[in-house]
Amino acid sequence: MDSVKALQQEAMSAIAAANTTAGLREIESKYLGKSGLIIGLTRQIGSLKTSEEKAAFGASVNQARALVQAELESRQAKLKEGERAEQYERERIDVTMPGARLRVGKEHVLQLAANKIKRVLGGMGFQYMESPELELVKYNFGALNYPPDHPAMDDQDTFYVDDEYMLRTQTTAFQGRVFEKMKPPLRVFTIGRNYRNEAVDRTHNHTFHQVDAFMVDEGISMAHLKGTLRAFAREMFGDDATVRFRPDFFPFVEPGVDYSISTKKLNDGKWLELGGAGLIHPNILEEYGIDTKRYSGFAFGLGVERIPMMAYGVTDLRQFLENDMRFLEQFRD
Ligand code: FA5
Repeated sequence: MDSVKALQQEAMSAIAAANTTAGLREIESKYLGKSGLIIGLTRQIGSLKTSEEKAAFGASVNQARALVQAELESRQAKLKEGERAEQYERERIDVTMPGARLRVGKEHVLQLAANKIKRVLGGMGFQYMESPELELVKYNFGALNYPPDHPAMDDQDTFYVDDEYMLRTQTTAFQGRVFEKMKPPLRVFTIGRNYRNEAVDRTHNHTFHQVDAFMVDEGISMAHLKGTLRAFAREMFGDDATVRFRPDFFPFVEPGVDYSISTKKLNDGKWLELGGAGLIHPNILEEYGIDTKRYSGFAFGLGVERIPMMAYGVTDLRQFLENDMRFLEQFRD
C-alpha cells in the first residue's frame, strides 16, 4: 500500500511541476499508460496472500489512478488556457492596420481609342484582323503601287531591318496580304503600330498607331467612302462632327484625299487631319487578280493618336508613349 501512495505522490508532484501540456502528456503515459507505473503495480497483486488483501490493494491502485487522472485533467485545463492565451497573443492581428493596396490596371488611352474604333467599324460590317509590324518591304511599298525609287517613299523614311524586312510605316501594308488570301466582296480593317524615321514634334512621333480599312465590292465609289467616313466621325466624336476631304496624293489610291474632321465642342472647332483615303488604285486590284470591270474599292488610313488628341485636347502626342502615370490615369472608358 505504501508503494501505491508513494507512486501517487510522485505522480502528483510531477503534475504540479509540469508547465506545458506536452509535458503533461509524457507524465500521463509514464504513470497511467498501458505499461505505466501505476498500472504496473497491479502485477504485485499476485504476491498477496488473502483475497481481502488483494481487494484492498486493487482498490488503492484504482483510487490512485483516479486521483492522478483527475489531477492531470485539472492541470491540463489550466495549462491549456495559458497556452491558448499565449497563442492568441502571438497570432494577434491588428485589424485597424491599412491593407496592402491592390493596384488595378486599366487600358491605355490608345487601347481605349482602338477599342472604340473596333466597335464602330465592326458595327459597319468591317472585319478586324491583326497585322504584322515587322513587314516585308514589298507589302509596305511595292504592293502599294510605289514605283521603284519614287519620292513618295521619302515621306515615310523608316527603319530597315535588311533588304527584305522593315518596320512598317503604314498599316496600309496589310492590304496586299489580305488581297492575296481573300476575294471580294470584302470589308477588312486592322489597327497597329507603325514606325517612321521622323523629325519628332508635337504631332509626329517615330512610333505611332494607325487604323486602315478597305472595302472592295461591286460599284464602290467615292460616295461610299465619304459616307463611311462621315458615319465614322459621328460615331467617334458625336452627331455634330463634320468632315472635309481635300485632294491628296498616295500612290495606292486614285483619286486620293486627305480626311479632316471638326466639331463645335472639340479642338476649338478647328479642323484636324485624321488621315488619308481614296479609291484603291486599279493597278493594285489587277495585281491581285481582282476584276476591275466588276469590282472597285476604297481605303482609308487614320492616325489613332489623333482621336484622343481631338477628344481630350491633348496637344503633344509624345505623351502617349512616355508612360507617365499622372498623364495616363486621366483617361477612362
Ligand atoms: C498614310 O500613312 C496612308 N497609308 C494613309 C492612307 C491609307 C491613304 C489608305 C489612302 C488610303 P499619312 O502618312 O498621311 O498616310 O498618315 C496618315 C495619318 O497617320 C496622318 O494623318 C496622321 O494622323 C498619322 N500619322 C502619320 N505619321 C505620323 C507620325 N509620325 N506620328 C503620329 N501620327 C502620324
